[in-house]
Amino acid sequence: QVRRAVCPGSFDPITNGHLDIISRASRLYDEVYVAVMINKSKKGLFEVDERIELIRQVTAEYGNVKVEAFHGLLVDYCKQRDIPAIVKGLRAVSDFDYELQMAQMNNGLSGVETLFVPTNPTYSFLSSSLVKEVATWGGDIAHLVPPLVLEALNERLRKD
Ligand code: COD
Repeated sequence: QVRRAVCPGSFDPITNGHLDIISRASRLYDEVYVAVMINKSKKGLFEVDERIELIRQVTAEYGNVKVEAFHGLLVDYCKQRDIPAIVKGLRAVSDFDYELQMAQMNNGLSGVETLFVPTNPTYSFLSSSLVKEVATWGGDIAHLVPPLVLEALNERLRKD
């Protein structure tokens, strides 16, 4: 029996915080699916296809990570792929309320389990939105995202 888990998110764009959780999940499971959940009401900085391409490249070295987009409920994605576990990072107590609600809702909907991995403290303040804001105003984010993402951010923000 292949052991599968999913790391879901918006990944707009992927940060070192996401990557830390994905790499740790990839050591615990045979196959890790990174699901870029499409939220039509939230226009991102990067198109979903661009986010996927960035994630594919920076997770290639792990060897057991697959990246896909999904439009719909996370529990339906899990059912389609036969995935029994969701792996999430917990940054601080502020994440806990909402993450607990989602975990309980998802478990109630389909029985899928959510496992929380404590964030590496180096990244406990890190989010995609803060990275975008700091980069927009020229702040140094080189230590917070993979080099490829830094390049993509600089290019995108220079263009706009
Ligand atoms: N350190 C460690 N982990 C981190 C960090 C960090 N610095 N930053 C983010 N993470 C982890 C967290 O586990 C986080 O949940 C995940 O990465 C994704 O983060 P984001 O910001 O890319 O994505 P979110 O928070 O927008 O993702 C929310 C989901 C898309 C997972 C959620 O809305 C969802 O499941 N939507 C699908 C629709 C659905 O099923 N809705 C019902 C839910 S009950």
